[in-house]
Amino acid sequence: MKEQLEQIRLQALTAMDEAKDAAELDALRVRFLGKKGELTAVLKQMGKLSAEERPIMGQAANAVRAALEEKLEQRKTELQAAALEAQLKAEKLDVTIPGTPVATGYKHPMTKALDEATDIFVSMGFTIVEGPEVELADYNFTKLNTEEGHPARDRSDTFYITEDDSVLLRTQTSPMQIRVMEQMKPPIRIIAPGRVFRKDEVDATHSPMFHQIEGLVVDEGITMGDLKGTLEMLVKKLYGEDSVIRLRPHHFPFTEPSCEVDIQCFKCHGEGCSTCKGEGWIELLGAGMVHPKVLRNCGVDPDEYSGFAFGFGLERLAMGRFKISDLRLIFENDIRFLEQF
Ligand code: 2NL
Repeated sequence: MKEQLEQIRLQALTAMDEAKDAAELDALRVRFLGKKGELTAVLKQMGKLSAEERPIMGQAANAVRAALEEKLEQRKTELQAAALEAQLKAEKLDVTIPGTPVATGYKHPMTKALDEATDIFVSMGFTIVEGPEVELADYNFTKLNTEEGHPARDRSDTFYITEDDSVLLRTQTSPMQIRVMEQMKPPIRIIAPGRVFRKDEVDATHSPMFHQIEGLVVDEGITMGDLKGTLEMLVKKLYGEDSVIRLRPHHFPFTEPSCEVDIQCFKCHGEGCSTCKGEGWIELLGAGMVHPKVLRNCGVDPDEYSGFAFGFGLERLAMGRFKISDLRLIFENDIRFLEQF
């Protein structure tokens, strides 16, 4: 029996030393120490022994059990450490390898032009307002002193939505300013950027959809001087401090007096070149003092208040700022074009 125990001890210790993983080790625990294990089988034979032999054998068997349990524990720790080591090796990560660059997008030139312009107006205390693109003819035309029958309302120029021509796609963002005047008391200082629509054929300078920024200031004692100062500030911030503008008399139904505003050619400084087509000046925008009839149409008393307004095309601004030669490039969204901004 003593030899049997010794054999179990040797066999078990060797096998445990050779076990390659936790599962193999556990199988050995069952094989040698389990209820139906080899050591248990030997212990079951103890009954056959004499009273003197029994405690000696018992002691020997317990010593074997203790040795096997100790070995089991030791190998378990070793195998766990080895498994962790192997895992760490397999999952090794070199944090010094350069990463895959993330491709960043670009702001569309129209977004850039809009951001630039709105930043300048916000710095002068203007609030940005936005409103519907589908408008009432009343807001787009009538309240702006453009009565029914006026040539600007012609069906060949405007996208009408309803058969009776009372609802349309706005041709300018002024209707938003009418809405503000109806709802707010002066002082009013707003800009209204957004999409506008006109029945134009597409070419290098025309599109049936384009963007406009209109501005409106209404308060006591507003004059043409405020208009000129505001636009001068805009132009100097957009095109540089040495920019020069001029006001030319013009006509709009909604302003009186009205003017067109030109910037002295930033390329030839008035000499005449290809950029300004020999003129020395480049047309920038239309403006004027808000017509008293328009103020009255919106519930503003023209004897108490006066105001100026202006409007310009954002595409034209972007084309000038970023040297874009053809309007269609702005809408085609060819990635090779957009990548340049
Ligand atoms: C242009 C330039 C302009 C306005 C827009 C305006 C708005 C209100 C009252 C008076 Cl609510 N005027 N806007 C004024 C002058 C010019 O746009 O070339 N338009 C055809």
